[in-house]
Amino acid sequence: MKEYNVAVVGATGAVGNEMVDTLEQRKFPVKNLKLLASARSVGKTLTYKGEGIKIEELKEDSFKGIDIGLFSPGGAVSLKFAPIAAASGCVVIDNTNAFRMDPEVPLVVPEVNEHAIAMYKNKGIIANPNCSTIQMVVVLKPLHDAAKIKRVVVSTYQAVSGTGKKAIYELEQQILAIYNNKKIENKVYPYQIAFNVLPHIDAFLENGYTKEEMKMVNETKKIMEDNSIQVTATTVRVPVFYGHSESVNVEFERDLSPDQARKVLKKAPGIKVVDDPSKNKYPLAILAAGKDDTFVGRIRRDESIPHGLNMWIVADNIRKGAALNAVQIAEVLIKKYL
Ligand code: NAP
Ligand code: 3JN
Repeated sequence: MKEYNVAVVGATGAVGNEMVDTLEQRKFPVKNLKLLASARSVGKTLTYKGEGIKIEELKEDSFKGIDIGLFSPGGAVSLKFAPIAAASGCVVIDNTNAFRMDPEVPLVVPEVNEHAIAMYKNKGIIANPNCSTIQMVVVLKPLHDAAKIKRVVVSTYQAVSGTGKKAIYELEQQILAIYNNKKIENKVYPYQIAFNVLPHIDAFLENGYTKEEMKMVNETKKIMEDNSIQVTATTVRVPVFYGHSESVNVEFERDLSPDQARKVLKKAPGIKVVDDPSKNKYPLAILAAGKDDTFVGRIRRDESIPHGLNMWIVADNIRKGAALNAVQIAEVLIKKYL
């Protein structure tokens, strides 16, 4: 079996770390694994297949001989280094916002638009969508194929791990401070996140939405390849460590009953239907954490409109929302193109 030289860029981060674990768990055919981060991390090591691999500083010449680069070092760093990597023959799968809306760059969720990966040849870059978008479109696509979606109203309940390792630490420290009657410090978020809910993810824009909300609107249309789908989003940070939850209201062109929707979703890839209210069974962040599937439940009619359904969608934001989706893209890439 052919093996590939792989670089993980941003390897010391919440997403990069999960990428290394995912490559190992899925037995990706890695010849050599290079782990790149900032100068701050030189000297640290990460474990892959039981062996310590030293972190190297990301530099312009880091990509010689590298076939695939899994990037999550933040948008500004990707904007600079992804084209440098691509120019040296490395196919970049980028987890940041830097290239997602570039019309020449495919934005891919394999369960939804695997065929778009072929467009990697344009710039040598494939974009991984935002975590909140990924778990939503995995569920929307089969429903769209069944009854054509007109409009989506989504409210998210996003875990702190979406903000990276500093935010995981901040929630832990605030919980400890509260129990020990100590002063609470807010460094990552503008307000205390422990025992609180913040209707604010990423920067505010002139239209009153946040960037995170507009990512969900724009990325959904691009991945679903349908600009007619109307989407409106409210994105909210909650004091959960892993697993984003979403309340999703969908309006269809044609009727689709809750039973029909469950049937469609049970057959669709990457989805687990957990929907038995009589037994208190519904998707939960604590059950989705560490899992690969996207979980959907609470499927019921929206009784306020002719063809509408409400549902609750949960996935591990660092796994399916980032690292796993990127590795799945790499798996298709090597199977079909490299
Ligand atoms: P994180 O835990 O803060 O980690 C950031 C990573 O980037 C670290 O490895 C860091 O290295 C590295 N880095 C920062 N500046 C760098 C530089 N100048 N050169 C090289 N490496 C640099 O953040 P995270 O949660 O892993 O997220 C990282 C990025 O991934 C985010 O900014 C976002 O763009 C993307 N992301 C995407 C999704 C998604 O929805 N698909 C979800 C979460 C994050 P050091 O440890 O050396 O500082
Ligand atoms: O907040 C979350 O739950 C997801 C965060 C994603 C994120 C964080 C910082 C920068 C992104 C992203 O993936 O859109 C970015 C970015 O690349 O803009």
